[in-house]
Amino acid sequence: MRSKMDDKVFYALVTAVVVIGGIGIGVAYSYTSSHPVTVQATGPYYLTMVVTPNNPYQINATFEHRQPSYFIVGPNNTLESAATINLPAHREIILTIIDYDSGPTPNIGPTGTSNNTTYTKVIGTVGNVEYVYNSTIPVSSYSKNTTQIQKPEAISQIPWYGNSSWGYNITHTFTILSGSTILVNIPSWGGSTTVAYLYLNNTGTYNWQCFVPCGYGNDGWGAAMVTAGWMTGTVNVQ
Ligand SMILES: [Cu+2]
Repeated sequence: MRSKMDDKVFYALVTAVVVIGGIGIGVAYSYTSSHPVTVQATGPYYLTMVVTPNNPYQINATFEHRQPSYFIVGPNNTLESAATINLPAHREIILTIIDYDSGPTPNIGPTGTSNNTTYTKVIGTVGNVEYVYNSTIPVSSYSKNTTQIQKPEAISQIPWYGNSSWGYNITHTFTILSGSTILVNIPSWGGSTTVAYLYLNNTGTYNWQCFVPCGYGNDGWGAAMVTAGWMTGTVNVQ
């Protein structure tokens, strides 16, 4: 396990990465402490998450440097662990996932060798869609009079990337499970920002998990994929 000093170094590194990335979207982050973000009493609940791709993860005496991790952007833009996520029941939740990871994958599902398209689909959101901001909306002209608007596109499934066997253009999912039942599945299009609107109708404690094998080992299911706060954790619906 990591020591406290290592934690500080680690979060400083992550904060630096996010700050550099955040310039592009006009947001600055700073890390103060790691604690579950409390839910305010009324109104829509905004949950903003960041995925950074190349975090160092200690395995025995060495670091695996290519482990992805979710983080929560907390109050005042603090960066918090995603190990425990508190969400309100019976209220609109506006979930934003800012994903700095990229690259397609052919393998999605419970094992690294399965190719389960379920997890490429948007499940449990309003309209069963998510809104993807990825700057790939084509413009008709590149003249100086044309402004390329970063317009969100509503999608119900992440598409296959390319004509060959490259894979789905998906880097991670944010999936909330009740036992083995999928309550919410929000696939992330690599390098994009995704916004989804959803309601959770039952209070309780659930697990969240990414189902793109993005972690350590031959099957991609080690390290980040099985470590709370990285690619898995707990959701408390209150
Ligand atoms: Cu993942």
